[in-house]
Amino acid sequence: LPLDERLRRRIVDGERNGLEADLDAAMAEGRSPLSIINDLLLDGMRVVGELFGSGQMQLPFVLQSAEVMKTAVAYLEPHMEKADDGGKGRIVLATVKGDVHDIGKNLVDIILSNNGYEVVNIGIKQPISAILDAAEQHRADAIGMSGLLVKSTVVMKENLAEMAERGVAQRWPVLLGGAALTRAYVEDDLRAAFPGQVHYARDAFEGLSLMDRVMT
Ligand code: B1M
Repeated sequence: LPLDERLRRRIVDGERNGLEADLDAAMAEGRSPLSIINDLLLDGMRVVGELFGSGQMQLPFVLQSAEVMKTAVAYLEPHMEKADDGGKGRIVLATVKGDVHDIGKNLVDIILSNNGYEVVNIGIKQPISAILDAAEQHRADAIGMSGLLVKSTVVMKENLAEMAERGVAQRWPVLLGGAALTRAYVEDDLRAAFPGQVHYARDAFEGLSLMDRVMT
């Protein structure tokens, strides 16, 4: 297979052997680490999602694909250009309660960290109390919540309600992202019920431009 196709297949097949050599070869051909992630690896992940969703792939294989994805991203990260050194602001990032998906969240972490933000990434399955504690403790400028399950969109709504109830809705702008969310849900439904700022980020780059916006 040609290199690009081989890298896509590695994610779909969960094939880790020889991964680093292929990533090196792709970079040597002039592809940027971000293009490898966005144009090749995430393409493979989309296929995994489709196969899983239609019952053609079982969960342990999805897990293997996710592991290869994570290994690849970790390998590419040091090769990314770092634009800035963390002085632009600080964000607490978490995957919401009940949700283990963290590949997207960790990509957001990488993109923000490489573009001037300090990211306090507190991990997966985080209840709103832990998110708010971290935001408080680290004197964060913003909060980012990720979630991929449909039920996580409900959890996000509850989290915003909890923030409003605690009187901290205006304290931190909130960024939301994840495959089950839609722009309309965030910008129409959630925004209408939340007395603070809440934004939808379709991908990590929109997350970055939103941070640039809320920090100015
Ligand atoms: Co899960 N899973 N999974 N899974 N999984 C989905 C989400 C699913 C859509 C698959 C499907 O059915 N087609 C489905 C959800 C269905 C639903 O809710 N209606 C699903 C399911 C059902 C499940 C389980 C329930 C399966 C089970 O146990 N029976 C279980 C959930 C357990 C739980 O959370 N409690 C489960 C488990 C897993 C694995 C552990 C095997 C693995 C995750 C490994 C890991 O993350 N460490 C996994 C995977 C890999 C997937 C799919 C295939 C791929 C997700 C992914 O990493 N995509 C996924 C299919 C899909 O999403 N269509 C699926 C790549 C990633 C880069 O994209 O996270 O969307 P994403 O991030 C994007 C944007 O959304 C955005 O930026 C990123 C790109 O730039 N973004 C943000 C995300 N967060 C952001 C935050 C921001 C800004 C932007 O600011 C704060």
